[in-house]
Amino acid sequence: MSYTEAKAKYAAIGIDTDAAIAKLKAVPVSLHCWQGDDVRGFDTDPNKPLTGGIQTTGNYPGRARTPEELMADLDVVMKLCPGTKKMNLHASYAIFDEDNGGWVDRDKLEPKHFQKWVDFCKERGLGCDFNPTFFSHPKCDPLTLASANEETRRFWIDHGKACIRISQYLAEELGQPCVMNIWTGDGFKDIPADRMGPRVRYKESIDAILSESFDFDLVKPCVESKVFGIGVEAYTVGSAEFALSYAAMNKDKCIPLMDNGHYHPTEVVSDKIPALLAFFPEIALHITRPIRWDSDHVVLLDDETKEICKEIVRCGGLDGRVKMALDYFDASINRISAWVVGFRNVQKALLMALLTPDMAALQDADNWSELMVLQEELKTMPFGEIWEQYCRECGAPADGEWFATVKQYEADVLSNRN
Ligand code: RNT
Ligand code: ZN
Repeated sequence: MSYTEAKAKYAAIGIDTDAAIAKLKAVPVSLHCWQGDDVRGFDTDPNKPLTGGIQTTGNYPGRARTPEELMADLDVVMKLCPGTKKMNLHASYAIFDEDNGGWVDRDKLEPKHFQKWVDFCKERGLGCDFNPTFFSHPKCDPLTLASANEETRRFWIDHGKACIRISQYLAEELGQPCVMNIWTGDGFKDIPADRMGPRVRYKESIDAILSESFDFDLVKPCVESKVFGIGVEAYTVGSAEFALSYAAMNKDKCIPLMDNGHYHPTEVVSDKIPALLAFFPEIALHITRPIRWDSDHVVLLDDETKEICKEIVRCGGLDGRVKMALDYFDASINRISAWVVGFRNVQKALLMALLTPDMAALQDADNWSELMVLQEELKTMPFGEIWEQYCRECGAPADGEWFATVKQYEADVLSNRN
């Protein structure tokens, strides 16, 4: 079947495929730099363990070890993915060199430590999101913003404030808003004696970070909740209720962020998207694939990814209300391939959603029989032809055409890293 034939099939159910393609092309999805090096970053010993309840598994050869390697890998990824990309950096990816005075600790980071990333983004026309890094660092005691130790807390508040200034710089330089996500792994392995104290301290610490001046049109601070992490199974300071309440009480300077790996296994973020959009002008998402827990597997084109994208589209989220970012890290397979599969799958799920007719009238008329028939029959529409056309128009390879490039890059470049 050709694109023209597929287009006619969609036209018959009231869908303009050209309009769907045009719409998707303009929507940024953030590409997380941390898939490329197993969340190690450049500011501390790369061989220390990850802390904060997150973990990568596997030791597939070829991870990026330097900014140059990571940027080269990102270029390959972006060439193999259709659609508008935005970079997503963690503070731990600061670049230190002789020109900018060398290494500083996280509380002393400055915009100049991200100038090379700004150059990278500018050359490629990308915006950039940002994340303070409250994990994998000697100053985690193991708590950070919720620590009972004043000095620890001060260090991490100063880190958060430095990150606000860096986010403002990224937004100003790149001419696109910067989503700045606050996530800490603060929590306890076993039953706490005091659940309230850490939460009150966490709240006050975020208040202190957000007291740093910034333009809320340019910098979008978020608070990301979590249910539990490895080694912190009994109690998480930044629970769902905590994070959502914080965002709700601070709507003038903060938005909620939902990571679909951070809820109990039968809860679904797809259902939470319209719930939050009924109250918040803007929300942010981390799109991942949890298996049994927050395992951060590569995003597949599975039912929940499709449902999340359906809700984003149906709720008008593509016009800026929903900030989308990928968040996963698999160290057991080729990392370029991991990045590309996940990014392409989110693009596919968004395109599918844009090719879905509005069926609300059937629901409102209580016509559940016809609604079921229509929803089921949509599953065998010729989506593949529209996807191919989208890739073609974006100058990206079609399915079946890109993995050879990854294999070649592995042979030429990745296999020389050890
Ligand atoms: C961890 C959170 C967090 C991190 C990144 C690296 O459970 O999902 O968003 O994955 O900040
Ligand atoms: Zn996340």
